[in-house]
Amino acid sequence: MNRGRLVLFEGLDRTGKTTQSNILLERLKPNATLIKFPERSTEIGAVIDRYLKDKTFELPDQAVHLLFSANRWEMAERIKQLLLQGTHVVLDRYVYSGVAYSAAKHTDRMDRTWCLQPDRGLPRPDLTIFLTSDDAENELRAGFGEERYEKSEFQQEVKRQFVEVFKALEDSSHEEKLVHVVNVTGKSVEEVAKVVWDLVEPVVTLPTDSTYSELLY
Ligand code: NYM
Ligand code: MG
Repeated sequence: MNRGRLVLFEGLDRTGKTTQSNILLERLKPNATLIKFPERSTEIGAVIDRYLKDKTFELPDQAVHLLFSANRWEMAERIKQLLLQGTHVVLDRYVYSGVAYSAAKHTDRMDRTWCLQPDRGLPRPDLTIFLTSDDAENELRAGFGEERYEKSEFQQEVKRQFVEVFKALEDSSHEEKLVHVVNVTGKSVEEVAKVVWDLVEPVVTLPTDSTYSELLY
């Protein structure tokens, strides 16, 4: 049997990842599942949820970073099983959000290299789509500012970190051409969905190895 593909949406807050993940899920159904990170329904996810919503709940930046990674490891077996049984998995955020949001804090010694390590060995996406918008457009969207990290200055730094991490991946031989940048500014939901489908269709149609790869940085 053909294994499922792992398709990842990354981006800043309120850039339309969740909307696009759901549209893609519908197109790929019944052969697809959506997993959103952080997965707030697990034990670790509950702590993360509290950290994001309660700005008085403090934890060391390193601990928070490791919780987000642990939350991915909580779901890793399920993702592998789904892929091996032929189900496509659409991810709404994953390891690159982990790196970009944590590295944007500029905590002593917690650089991008440090941040990538705990995710080493997780299933590797077959395709990563980075949804981006022109400066600060995402901040005008409904709900922006409700959770921790949803601050203008911090979002710009997260964006810079995303760009840096994707540049580093492209420079490394084994991760080439896996990240596609889609600028959503001036595009309708349907127009973005079309650009997304043009990227996803070949990935889900072409034959692939029988097993998934792992993330190696
Ligand atoms: N976030 C998400 C991180 O800081 N690290 C991670 O590893 C992941 C997966 O969680 N502001 C942050 C980014 C978001 C916040 O995500 C909640 P969402 O997609 O808004 O529910
Ligand atoms: Mg958010």
